[in-house]
Amino acid sequence: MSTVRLFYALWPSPPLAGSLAAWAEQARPSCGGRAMRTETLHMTLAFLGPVDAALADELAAATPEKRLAPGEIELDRYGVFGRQRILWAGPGDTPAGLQAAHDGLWHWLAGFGLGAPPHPFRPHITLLRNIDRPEPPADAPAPLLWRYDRMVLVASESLTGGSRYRIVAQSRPQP
Ligand code: 2AM
Repeated sequence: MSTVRLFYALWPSPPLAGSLAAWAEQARPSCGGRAMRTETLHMTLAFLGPVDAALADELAAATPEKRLAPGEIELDRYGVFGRQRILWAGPGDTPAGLQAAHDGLWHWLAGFGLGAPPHPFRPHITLLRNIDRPEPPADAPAPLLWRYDRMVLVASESLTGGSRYRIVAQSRPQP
């Protein structure tokens, strides 16, 4: 049985992604590492990992029926995941609406036999990988406000030198 590596994410508009790429460039002199391509920047809501192709089709068909309450995220800090050597951008505090979106998504996914991970939700956008220093830059740039109203289902293919992401479905904004 073939599998597809899937995740649900919030995808920034091109201008917001451009601002986040500028955050990455600002951090690179002190952090080192490799910047993510601007068009791949995203915030994962639920990482599903490899799922059977039949289930992947089922999720792609069902996702447009999944409603997401619109919300806002203030991106106001850099952080690092030291073990993974990642520099990320994210909210200092997880907004209640975003946590509810994450929890509601996993509740819905349980209906497809998928279980939420045991670790808490840490909303972040990976900016740099393989950083040299496990500390974020001292100063974060001016905060960015992210207004979202939909999420996307993404298939990730491993290629030499990185991953290729393909958006296979998106939720419908709440009326
Ligand atoms: P990362 O950027 O912190 O590595 C595609 O790989 C997306 O899924 C990325 O946003 C990645 O997060 C996330 N991801 C990969 N493996 C994961 C895991 N085991 N748990 C949660 N998210 C994961």
